[in-house]
Amino acid sequence: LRKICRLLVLSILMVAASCNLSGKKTNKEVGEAKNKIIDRRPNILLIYVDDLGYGDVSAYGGTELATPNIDRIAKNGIRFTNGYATSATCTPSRYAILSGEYPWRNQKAHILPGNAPLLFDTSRETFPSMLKKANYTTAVIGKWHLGLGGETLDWNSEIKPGPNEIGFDYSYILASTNDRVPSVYVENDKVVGLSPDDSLEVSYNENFPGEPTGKENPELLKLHPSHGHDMSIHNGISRIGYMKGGKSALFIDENMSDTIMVKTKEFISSNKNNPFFLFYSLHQPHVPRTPHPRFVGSSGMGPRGDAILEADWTIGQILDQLENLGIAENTIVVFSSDNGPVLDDGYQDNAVEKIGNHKPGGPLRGGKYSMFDAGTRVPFLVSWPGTIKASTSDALVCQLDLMGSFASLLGLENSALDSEDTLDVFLGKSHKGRTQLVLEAMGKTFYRQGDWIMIPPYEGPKIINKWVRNETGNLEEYQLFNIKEDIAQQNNLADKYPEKVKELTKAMNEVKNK
Ligand code: NG6
Ligand code: CA
Repeated sequence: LRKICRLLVLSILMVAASCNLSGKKTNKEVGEAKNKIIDRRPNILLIYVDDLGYGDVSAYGGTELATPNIDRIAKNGIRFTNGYATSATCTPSRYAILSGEYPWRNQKAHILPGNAPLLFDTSRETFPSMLKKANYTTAVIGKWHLGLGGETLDWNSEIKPGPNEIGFDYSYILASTNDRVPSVYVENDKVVGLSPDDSLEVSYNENFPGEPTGKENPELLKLHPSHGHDMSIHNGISRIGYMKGGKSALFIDENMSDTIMVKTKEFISSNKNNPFFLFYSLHQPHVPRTPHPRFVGSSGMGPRGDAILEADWTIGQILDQLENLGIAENTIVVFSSDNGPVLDDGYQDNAVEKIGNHKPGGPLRGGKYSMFDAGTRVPFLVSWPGTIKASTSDALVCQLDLMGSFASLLGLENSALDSEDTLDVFLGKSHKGRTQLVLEAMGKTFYRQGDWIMIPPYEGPKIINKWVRNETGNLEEYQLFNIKEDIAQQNNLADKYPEKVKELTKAMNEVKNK
């Protein structure tokens, strides 16, 4: 009997140990459960800045501006030194991320006016609509610049199709850029704060009778254009395009960063218990650079530097929020910029005069609009605290591949034409990135393969214009650079390696004709 009793007690203890009769989960079980959730559906936060250069971030070697919060992402994750936007301007780069398609395949994917129709074919899968298949709640908050509505658009009624028709559950956006009318936010399909008594009208052809413009009424301006940007005036700043009415809906530029941050925080709080994809799209340091007064003078570099520090601060607020909500370890943060840097992009804001020793493109040649490397090679960070080990990677990665890589993470089918699966590289498990990229600047394509960059012959000016002094990359003959040995693209090797030029031209055309 004693033997039977002992056996009984022993087996009860064993069962208790395996079932954990206390009701509490063991640490191991908690860890396993957590890993399961993390493995399957982490939140995805894409922090996307506008016109921030490779050298504008201290984690990328910038010494004149400190960006401690962006650096926090770098310290926790992977700092890619060969990370690319697909394009040297905004609209095409954003199109590539959301469609998974090279933007030069779409004839309309160029810098859009504020009244352009939606750039996407709503019947096709996009990055956000794909994530919805895995039950993600999706949002875009901030700059859009991908068109809205159909061929005609009445800003006073439903604005459709827009982000909500291509897979975003929630959107709170600037229709295009803050230098293009209309100066309003659009929440889902409605202009925010619009009064029915004061309709909003927009034109990119002609002014509305009696409305002041920057060209005719410079006395009304607090920020003067250097080139372009001399049409409708709002908040003492003249813009591209004409608008009339809608006064109650017009935004205050200086509050924009905070407005976007508050909406971002609200979205994160209300979705803390379910997987979300959030495209947090900051407008800094795009023109007009209008940091909130509390950041004015903070950089000593004028509004461009101040706007970068403002962006860095708001990013810190969002990272803090993730930590405070206890979801940082279940959130993949991707940080990048839509194109390279520019100083005078149309307003007299002292960006050139106050640049001092700062190098917005770091060691790279060119900048925004340029086929040289600083146009498209941008800061690119990926963090996933607790899962990704902090490191630096020189693998070739591109924003285009986020869709394909997240499809792979979530076990979804990747229907995108050009988006590759480089998940292992984004997670730091591999250093084998893309082998090649067909990049684009102002409608001109060029090619990177391995350490080679090949720019085909193009006619046109050598610099953008006398204000934007960035080099275009145009030359009537082939250019070939070994970017690893010659990061500043000073030695054109095309004459020395004609066979290489041929080989790369052929390979580039194969991608283009796919
Ligand atoms: C240019 C604008 C520039 C900027 C750019 C788009 C002029 C003279 N220049 O045409 O200020 O708005 O378009 O920038 O109008 S992007 O980052 O959104 O692509
Ligand atoms: Ca941009």
